[in-house]
Amino acid sequence: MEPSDETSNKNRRLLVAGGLAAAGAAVLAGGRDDDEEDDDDRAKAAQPTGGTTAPAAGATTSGQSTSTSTNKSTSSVRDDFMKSKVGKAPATPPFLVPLPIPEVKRPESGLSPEPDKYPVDDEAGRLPHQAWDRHRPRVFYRLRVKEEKHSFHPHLPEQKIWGYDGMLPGPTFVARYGEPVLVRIENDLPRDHVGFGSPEISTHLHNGHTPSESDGFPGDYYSRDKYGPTLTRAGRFKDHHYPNKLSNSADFPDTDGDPEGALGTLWYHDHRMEFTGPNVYRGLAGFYLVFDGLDTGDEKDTRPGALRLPSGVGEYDIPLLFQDKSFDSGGYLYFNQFDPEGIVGEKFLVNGKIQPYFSVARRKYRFRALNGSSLRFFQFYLVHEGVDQSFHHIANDGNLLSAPVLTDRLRLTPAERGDVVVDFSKFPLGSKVYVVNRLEHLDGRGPTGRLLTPGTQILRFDVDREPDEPDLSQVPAVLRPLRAPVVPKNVRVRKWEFDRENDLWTVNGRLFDVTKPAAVVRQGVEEVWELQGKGSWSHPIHIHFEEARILTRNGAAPPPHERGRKDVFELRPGETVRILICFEDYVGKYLMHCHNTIHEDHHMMVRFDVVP
Ligand SMILES: [Cu+2]
Repeated sequence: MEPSDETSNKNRRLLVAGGLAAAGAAVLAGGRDDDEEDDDDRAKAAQPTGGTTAPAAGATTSGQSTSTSTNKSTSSVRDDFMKSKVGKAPATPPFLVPLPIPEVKRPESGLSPEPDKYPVDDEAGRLPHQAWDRHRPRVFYRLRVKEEKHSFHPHLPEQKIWGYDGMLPGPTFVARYGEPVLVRIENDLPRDHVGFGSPEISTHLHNGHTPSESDGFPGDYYSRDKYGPTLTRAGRFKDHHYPNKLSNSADFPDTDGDPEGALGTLWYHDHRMEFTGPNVYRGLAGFYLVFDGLDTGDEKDTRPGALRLPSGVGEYDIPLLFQDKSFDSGGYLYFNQFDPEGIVGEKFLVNGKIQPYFSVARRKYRFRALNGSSLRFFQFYLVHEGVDQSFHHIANDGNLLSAPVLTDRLRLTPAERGDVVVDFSKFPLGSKVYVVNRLEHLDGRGPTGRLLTPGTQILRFDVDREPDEPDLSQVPAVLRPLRAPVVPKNVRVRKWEFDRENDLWTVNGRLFDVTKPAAVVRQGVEEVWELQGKGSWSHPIHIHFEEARILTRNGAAPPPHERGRKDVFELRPGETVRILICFEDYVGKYLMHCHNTIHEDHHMMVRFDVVP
């Protein structure tokens, strides 16, 4: 962009933002109570707090300068901005609170009204459950999406967040292959909501092999009185059917699907069109873990083939939701919905708490790290007494790698997951071991590529006890064997260019059209998709429904941790990633999009339809 275009481009960006403002929420600050005072302490540069290094100090400030240079057409945006108490957030000394472990979701004995293939009373108008007859649900859950009070840190005020069952993170679902599940997702968000975010929801099970009508398509959003363009009526709830079955039953009749595609670490989050960023930022994210005959979830399992990875969800198998967030001078959550470039949060949270600590025994733990940030990329290190420690990287995104990778770093783009096994038996009792982020990330453009020294300590492990019993868990040399990807002859190649044109986020030069597919893909037919990053921005590209194998990254073989099946593909400026992908078992509308939630809310998404 030429410098002389800067002002007019900003105005155009704000017109786009103004459109979003008209569509819904308008206020910037978060869950403050209505009766609380709103002083005028604002517009000071945000300063980093806690940790050991200054992270991303300029990010919030750049969001402010954009908003304050608004023209008349966006004056309501500016006025609301001026009301918010942006400025220096209160200091939040690290490691004051323990790491919360999200509770495991408990099933219901029955639901009323009884779920059915077709929408029932009070349910949003969806298509019939296409896998109902083959995979009738056997386990039933009721998930309430609602506003509740939450404490991010003892030095910040308790404040309202949006959470699944009112919690951040939401409860952890523990699922098994062969046990189809139905989750009734009730929308109890306040209908008179003011502030960022939108109280209609569409819940996506990220990486799930999910029938289209349960996938949480962005246009499938609902509340009691509103519904999105791809539903037929509003509803108090919507039933989501998760078959928990392997894909590609056609080619693998004996196992009813390809065992290679078994998933482990999934997460669920809101996907409401144009408001995914703020809705997830307000708290709508949780884990969904799946176990199978290899990854059985039992480290003492004596059955042949059982991997015996560290087990016990919440005990030695720990989900870790990493997020960055900003807070205003009053200590309330801050989000600028109207800056299409997004802001980088200056505080770091794990499972909803700013820089917590976690007491561990001297034994092995499995950690399921998820980057749940809007746009920040992380590169984590494990540090003990100033020395980087090695650990095993066992899964990338939802899939176990074919073999563990011994490494000293874990890089995660937004929405990417990494399962690692850390052996604390090598540290003496009383040790403090830190998860440190070193990747510099200053704005929405993407990480700078610089690694900061020493970095920011985000989570502290306190090695404070011997294990109660001998540690029988292991990291086997072979995890889930994977065939080498083979590209069929005469394969169809689709090219997807992710670009920024006239300050709009585009895919193949177009904005998202929720009602019409940009591509029609044949079920069960392998294709090569070529993802190309144009311009100077990084994009983590996510494909719904099926993961893919990376064939090449910029013409070369991908690094070891990217050689498994993946559903998020880091696309740096100018990069080309070729993937082999195939959509099996279900049909209907699906989505590919940038998982920088600011980019996706500004329409960097593609609808594709899978047809028989
Ligand atoms: Cu992007």
